[in-house]
Amino acid sequence: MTTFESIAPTLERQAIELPSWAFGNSGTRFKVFGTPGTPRTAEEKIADAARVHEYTGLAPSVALHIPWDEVDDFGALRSYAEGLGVALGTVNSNTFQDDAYKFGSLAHSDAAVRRKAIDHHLRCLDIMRETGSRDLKIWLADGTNYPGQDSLRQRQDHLAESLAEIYAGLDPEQRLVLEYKFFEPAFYHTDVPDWGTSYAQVSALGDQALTCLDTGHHAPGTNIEFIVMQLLRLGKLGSFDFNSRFYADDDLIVGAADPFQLFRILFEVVDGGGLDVGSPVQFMLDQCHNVEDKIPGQIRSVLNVQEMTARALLVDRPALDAARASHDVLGANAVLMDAFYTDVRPALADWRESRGLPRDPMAAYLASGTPERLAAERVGGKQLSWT
Ligand code: LRH
Ligand code: MN
Ligand code: MN
Repeated sequence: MTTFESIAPTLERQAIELPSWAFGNSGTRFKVFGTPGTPRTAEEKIADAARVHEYTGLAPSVALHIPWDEVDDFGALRSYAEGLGVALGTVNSNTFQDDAYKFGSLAHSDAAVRRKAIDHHLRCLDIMRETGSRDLKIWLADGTNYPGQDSLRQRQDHLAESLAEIYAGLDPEQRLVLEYKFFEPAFYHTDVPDWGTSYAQVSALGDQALTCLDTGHHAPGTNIEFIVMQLLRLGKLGSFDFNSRFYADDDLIVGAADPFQLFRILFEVVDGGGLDVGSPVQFMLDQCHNVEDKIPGQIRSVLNVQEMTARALLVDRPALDAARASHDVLGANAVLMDAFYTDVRPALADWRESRGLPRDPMAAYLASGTPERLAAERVGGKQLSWT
């Protein structure tokens, strides 16, 4: 049996980066509903992220999206964040909202558009020098809607050339992570649709380039934990964008749609050394809160990851290894299921209390008066939306 005490040091190291955009209003193409207390500035988004960390001890950094989080002085934003006890983390480039990118960005057929997109990424690297960020995360909306619209092969070559120029701009401690997504906004083909394409592209670049796995970016039924295992095995799993999906790229709360899938993913993370000291894997959320409150939504999310990590760590390894060695199929499966069905919440509450954190971060936040205060204070100005 694996004890809670034996897994606590690993849990203590766990850090989950929050996306600044989770704190803005979001919605579908049908409607974006406003929520009282929604941030009006990049600083207010960071302050909300810091609140999630204050109550959970789990979220010491915030990812930025450029230009959504454009400010005049990124050094000052960094000092502001650090004053609240959080760091600025991954910088996400954005080449999907400018008219120039209608037919793509880094993979575009026109060299002038590729130049503009490459320059945006080089600017992101400069911003990272000011914010103290390690990772540049690239997700591309590039693709086509109709067969024949453009050359699949040529676009892949253009992408490789563009990425090589961005990679050449990295400082030694900086990394590039390339996120894949199988569809949307392009519907016929996407230029980085799957882990294999991301892996092929980042492998050609070098050691500082890795793959980002967004859990919502796979076709239904995909065995995501297999991909996690393979990327860890190849040393190329750079980061996770956690969220959950029912139908498409729903960006719902991680662990909400399919808790068992999150468990299976985290079991492979543990097995592949993804939680070891010095692991290259950065854990992030990439979510939107369309109808639920945002700070509670993020608190729920990081707790879901923590609870499922604890269960994955509780898997009885010697028992599993023995069952596997003797081809005890049901026995091996039972070892995994025992850990999955373990209610870790009481042990986590005790452990949190012992570290000076609230036993129940959600209840503590809701009872703190902060939601009401933010709703009263944040009037005037324009509430931010996630884009
Ligand atoms: C694309 C994506 C990518 C973007 C984010 C807002 O669907 O997952 O990570 O940066 O959404
Ligand atoms: Mn993502
Ligand atoms: Mn997405």
